[in-house]
This record gives sequence, structure tokens and C-alpha cells, in this order.
Amino acid sequence: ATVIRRGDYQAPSYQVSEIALDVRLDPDNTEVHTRLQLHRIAPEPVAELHLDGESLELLGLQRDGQALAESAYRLTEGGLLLLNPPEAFILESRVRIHPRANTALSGLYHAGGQFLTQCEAEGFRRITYYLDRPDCLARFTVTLHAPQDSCPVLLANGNCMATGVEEGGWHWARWEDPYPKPAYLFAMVAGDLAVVRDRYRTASGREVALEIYVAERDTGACAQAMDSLKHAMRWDEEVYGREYDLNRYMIVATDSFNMGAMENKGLNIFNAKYVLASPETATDSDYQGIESVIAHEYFHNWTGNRVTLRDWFQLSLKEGLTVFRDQEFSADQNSRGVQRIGDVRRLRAAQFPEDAGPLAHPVRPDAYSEINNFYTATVYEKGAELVRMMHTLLGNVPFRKGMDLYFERHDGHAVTIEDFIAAMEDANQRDLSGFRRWYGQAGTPVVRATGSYDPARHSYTLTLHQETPATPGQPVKEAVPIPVRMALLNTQGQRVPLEVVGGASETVLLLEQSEQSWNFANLPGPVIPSLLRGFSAPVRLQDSLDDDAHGFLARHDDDPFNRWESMQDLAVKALLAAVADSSVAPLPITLRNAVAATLADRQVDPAFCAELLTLPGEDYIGEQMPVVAVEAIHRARDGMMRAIGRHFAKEWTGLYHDLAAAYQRDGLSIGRRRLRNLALAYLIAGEGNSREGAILHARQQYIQADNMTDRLAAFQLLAQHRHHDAEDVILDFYQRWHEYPLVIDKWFAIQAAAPYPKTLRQVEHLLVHPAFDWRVPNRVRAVLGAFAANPTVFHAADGSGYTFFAEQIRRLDDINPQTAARLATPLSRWQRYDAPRQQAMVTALKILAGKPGLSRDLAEVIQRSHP
Ligand code: B3K
Ligand code: ZN
Repeated sequence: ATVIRRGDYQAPSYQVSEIALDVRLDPDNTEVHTRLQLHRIAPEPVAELHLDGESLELLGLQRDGQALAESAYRLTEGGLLLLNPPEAFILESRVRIHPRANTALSGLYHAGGQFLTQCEAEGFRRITYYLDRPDCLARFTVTLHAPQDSCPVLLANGNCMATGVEEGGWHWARWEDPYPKPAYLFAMVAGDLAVVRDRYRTASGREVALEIYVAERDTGACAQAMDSLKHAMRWDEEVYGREYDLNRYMIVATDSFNMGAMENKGLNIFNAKYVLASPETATDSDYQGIESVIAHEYFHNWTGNRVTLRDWFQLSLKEGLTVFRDQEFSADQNSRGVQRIGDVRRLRAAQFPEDAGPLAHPVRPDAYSEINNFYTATVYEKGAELVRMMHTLLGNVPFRKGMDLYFERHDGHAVTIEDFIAAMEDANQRDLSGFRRWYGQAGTPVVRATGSYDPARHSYTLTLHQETPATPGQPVKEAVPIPVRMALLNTQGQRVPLEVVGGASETVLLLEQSEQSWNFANLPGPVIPSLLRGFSAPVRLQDSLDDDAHGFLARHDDDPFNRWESMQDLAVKALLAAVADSSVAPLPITLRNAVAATLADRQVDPAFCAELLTLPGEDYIGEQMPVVAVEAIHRARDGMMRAIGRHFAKEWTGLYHDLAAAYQRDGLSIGRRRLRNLALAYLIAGEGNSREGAILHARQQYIQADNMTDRLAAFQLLAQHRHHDAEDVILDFYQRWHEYPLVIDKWFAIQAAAPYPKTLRQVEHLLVHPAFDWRVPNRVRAVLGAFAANPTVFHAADGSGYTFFAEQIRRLDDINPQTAARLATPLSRWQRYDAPRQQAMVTALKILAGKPGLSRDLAEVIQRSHP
């Protein structure tokens, strides 16, 4: 397949000033009439001008009102070549496309009775011939025609300029977007949709109409989305001084969507999962997901839309930056410490493994064959960490100055990551050149810390060393700038003043070379270092502290992230010991004391307490081993759950009863639910009487819950445990919720995640369940995504999980290549397993590689996974 390289970038030779689309919508045969005003920007005439086009049936072409002679153009595999184009001209094309047959859900598609578009990254070329590249900015006008009864609502970007009716029960609407934009931000929607309306007054007093389009029966489930939108609009004004710039902000929810949501100018299209919520159908984490994705797409209006990308290698310029913005927004709305822990959990669960395997790539990649494969945890989450590090080093006000300069310089333009760094540097007269290496270099740096206290001198010396392991194509790595936020705690757990920074009790050290040392003098006595506070850099820290020190930090560190991290370290160490030797006690004394202290600490907020007491997942434990010991990890973690459940049965029972409360949506109530459900999980994991009692509680909770968080927690515990009436509960849940697709996705996922060998059979049944639909990505992800994340069943020793999985991906590739390629990535981690598993995983990859009609998406993932 063709490889696109970052170094090959060339500015376009022509620009489009205006594009007018006229679309007659029909599920089977939609006609698109396009009028482009093109003019040359290259200094010299060019021999040919390439317009992108894919799966288009060309019906007619005109230049300046005349049918285009056959000698003046050529159809190619990727589009249309205009030969010897004049300096400026109007090109009109007519094409036919087939929205119902478009199960790839890229371009214009028809699903669930609606017409929808998804143009990022390269979907617009599946609608019409065009310069489908982000550095081509044009003003769009769109006229939609559709039958009035099936499509009473007709939407596109910008402002609605006119509507009308026409013959045969059809009607039309014309939309104009005053802001020039790249085609990837184009959107149109038509269907029978209800609308929930609100208003927002911007800081400068402009009224904005807010509209959320959903199915009629879902209009009662939009409050969280609408509130989040208004909060996000206010936050961007307050924190970044950015206002919304159109009179209307529209959000459309659909069940058929390849990802979370899309920031199309003025017309976001959303996976319903990130719009719809009611206490009965959505969990607390669903609510939080809505808040963050609504905010993310809104924030793109400035970081992505007003300032857009020069080319797709710059993707993190909008995604990393916008994730950083949405994380900070959520931290301001909720608990900052708990938010940070969750963000780091996600980074470690998805990005660290990616960065350590064959799919590793820099935040700014160097080459791709299918850009959709680069919407990765590295581009998003690691990209956000890079922006966060610059923020940490500069500080709040200088960072904001840099952002202001970035917007001032680049509003309305298509720019690069380099432009972003330069704005940060120029606004603050700072040299951030080391960050260019962060963007260009893949792999997670390992930071080793050693320190010693000198009682004679009353000083502490800290030495930090960095090293980044090699990644594919990058054997040699350079040092990168690593901000290490730190403090020193005395034996009472208080921070001591640091003389080197004028007596402040916290500072940020900048580790730029491969090794550096710092000396802290005039200390009152021995100290314990608290390093990488708030996880100030995306690195693996080896702190060489012993269990006692971690136990101490787990109780006393005033940095919530580090306190949590110390608990995790204690647990990971104990788990690794139990993995290596199954006769080792599952709950060593230091960890037991730390758990006891946490349970006894009445000061700690319940959400944070739940984080502290949640054990690291099996994947994370496996990440810490040279070869993932699948079964032993599962046994060890189970054993530790059981031991903690049993040892603290009284405390868990107490919590379970004390934390019972009628449903409320505030942060404190959310934390209490979380902690209470964790208590229930520990009680069920324990043995003996308390376990029997807990199962009864779970049943009762499942039946009586007044909200989905509690109901689902109980359902999951009952459905995933070897338990006589699990099947009744599974049936009951389906009957209660079968009319709610988002809830049924949970039903599918929980079954596919059950840690028993029989789950494979169960998943086979789920794939032929009447409610399963290969064309709906949420449903496919619920089953196959959950299955591939099931540590013991996907990685069954006999390879059955891999074979089965490969067969399903093979099937999905014909329907939806983008989703197939993304789901297939767990197979890339084959090197992490023992020899028989390696062989089975590689065989699975080979089976896929040999598939006839393999998509470019999946081909690239396979090829990079096993070159
Ligand atoms: N920009 C979109 C992602 C598009 C993915 C295309 N394969 C959503 C987001 O990051 O906001
Ligand atoms: Zn985004």
C-alpha cells in the first residue's frame, strides 16, 4: 500500500474559495451536485490537478458551464485528474453515491432511518470530488433535498439561510457556513429527529441557540449533555478567553458511529453514548464521559476548527491539546486528584502498551498508509501529556500567554505542531526546543531515582537518570526534558521547606540530560522524597524506595496522585511476588496496614478512597512482567481480592450499610456509590458467611436499585461470578432493558468479559443473538472489544480465543474496516506472551493477512504488528 510521509508535504497548487453542494438524499441513490470555485496559488501553471474521490459514480463534469472534454480529465484510482487546468475556473460535478450500502460509516451513510456524515479524516472524498486535505479551507454552502415525511429535519454546518417545499412531498434547506473550513469538518444530517433547545449568552452578550437532536423518546435524556455544553462554553471563556462564534450550536446523537463524537463546525455528530443519560439507564461514569466528550468537541471549535491542521501528521496539534483542555475542564468540575488518577490509569492502560509494542509511533508520526489508524492513545493521551508538561514548566499565566499568541497568529489557518511550540516560546522568551524531541520520539522514558540523606550535612541528594527504550525504526533515543514535580516529607509526613527554591515546599526539577543530581541542604532531619507528583511526566518511574517508604507515602503524601501511586506500588509488588510463587501470602503486612489505615481514615473523600482501594488490573500487572503470566496473574489478583475481602469483612460490611442512600447526582454521592459498590465486590470476593450474605445483598441491590450505577454494579457481580442464578439475572436484565441500546451494550460487554473458559461459547451465542448487529460499532465493540480485553479468555492457553477473534475480525473487515482495524490491535502485543501464545497470535495475524479483499486499514495494522 502507498505510504504517506511527513517529509513529503507539499502545499496545494490550487485553492477552493467557495464550494456549493446540492444533495438529493435517497438511501440507495443519492445525487450530489458540486460547484467549486478554484484558483491557482502555485506560481507556475501545473500540468494536472488531482481531486480526491472514492466510491463515486461520476455522472457529469463541467468547467465554466461547458461539459468537460474527455481529453481534459482522467479518472484515477484515488480520484480525478484535471489536465492543464486554467488559472481560475468553476468546476461542476455530479456524482451518485449509496448511503445505505455504506457500512464503513465514513462519508455519507444511512443508518437507523437517518442520513449522517463522518468526514474526518478522509470521508469527504466519498461524497464528492474535492481537495480533501486539511490545508484546503473553503466557504461551504449546502442545499439538502429529502422527503418531508421521512426527513423533516435537514441540517448542515453554519446558518440556515432558506427552506422550501417542492414536488412529490419533498422539501429543501440551504445552509451556509461563514467560516472557511477544511472538508473534514463538513457535516450534514437528515432524518426524523426531535430537538431539545436551550440558549447561551456569551461573555460579550451574544445569544447562541443550543440544540440537541435525538429520537423523540430520548428528549428526556439530554440534560447532562446540555448542562455540560453550557459549562464548557463558560469555561473556555473564563480560562482561555474564547467565545463561540456562530449563532447556533447543534449536536446530533446516533447509535451508528465509528467513534465517540465529531467536532464538525456548528454541527457535532455524537455517538448516543456520549449524549443520552438518565439515572435509570446511565452510570455515574457514563455521566462523566458525556461531560468530557461534550466539552472536548466544544473545545475543538478553537483548537482544531478556527486553528486547524496543515496535514494529518499534525493530528496531535488538535487532539493532544484538546484532550489536555477537556481533562483540565473535568478537573475543575470534579475532583482534581481523582480526575488525574483516572487520566493516568487510561494512559497506562492504553498508551504505555502501545508505546512499548510494534505499533509504537511518535506523537507526531512520520509515515502512515491509513490515517484512521493514527487516532491513537499516543496521539491523544500522550499528546495531552506533552502539552501538560509545557504547562507545568511555564506555569498558568505564561501558558495562557502562549495560547493567546497561538490564536492571534494562526486563527483561520492550517498550521503545525512546530507553530504551537513556537508560540509558547515566543510569548514567553523561553526555549522549549526539547519538546520537539518529545513529539518526534516514540517510547516511554524510564526514570530511575536514587537518593540519600546525609545526617552529618543535613542534606539530601537526589539523582535522576533517564533512558528511553528503542522502538520500531528508532533504535537510538535522545534525552528529553522531563519535569519532575517533587517535595520532601519529614518523618511526620509534612513537606519541608526547600532552600534551593527559596523555602517553597514543592518544586519542579527539570531533568534534561541522561543523568542529573540535586542537593537539598539544611534539612531539619531525614526525609522521604515524593517524586513525580501529579504524574508530572509520562514516564515510568523507578523510585528505589522500599515497602516501608511506600507504606508511609500511602498514608501521608499530600499529593493525591502520589498517595494513590504508593498504594498501587505496594499492591503491584505483592502481586508480582504471588505470581512468582503461589505459596506467598496474598496480603503482606505493609499492604494490609495501608488498607487498614485507608479504611480508618474518615478524612478521605469516598471517591478517592475507592481509588486507593482498587487493585491494579490484570493488564497493568502483566505490563510489569517480562512475559505476561496470564493464569498466575489472574489467580494472584483473585487471591488478593479474597484476602482483602475476608480480612476486612467487618469494615466492608459497615461501609456497605453506612453508604446506602437515595440517588443523588452530586460528586459526593457519586463517590459514595463507588465506594459502596467496591465494598460489595470485596465482600463477594471474600469467603464464608459474609460472601453468602453479600450475594443476597447484590441480588437485592440489583432488584431495588433506583439508578443504573448500583444496578449494573450488582448485575456485573452476579453475572460474572460462578453463581447458580447468574443466568436468571442475565435474562432478567435483558428483559428490563431491551429497548435501550446503550444499556444492552453493557449487557453484552459484561458477559463477554466474564473470566471463565465457558465465556468463549457464550460469546459465540451473543454474536447470533437477535439484538446483535454487525453494522453497529457500539454493539460490535461491546462484544468483541470486551472479549479482547478479557485477560484469561482471549489469552486462553490453547489459542482458542485468538482463532475465534481473528475469524470475527475477518468478517467485520468487509463491513467496517476502520472498526475492524482498531479492534484488532490487541493481537499486536504477541511478543508479551509465552511461546505457544505467541505462535497462536501470529497465526491469527497471518490468517487475517491472507484475507481476500483485506482493507487498507486492517492491512496496515497487521503489517506493523508482525513485519
Ligand atoms: N476528531 C474526531 C475523531 C475522528 C476520528 C476519525 N477516524 C473526534 C475527536 O477527537 O474529537
Ligand atoms: Zn478530538
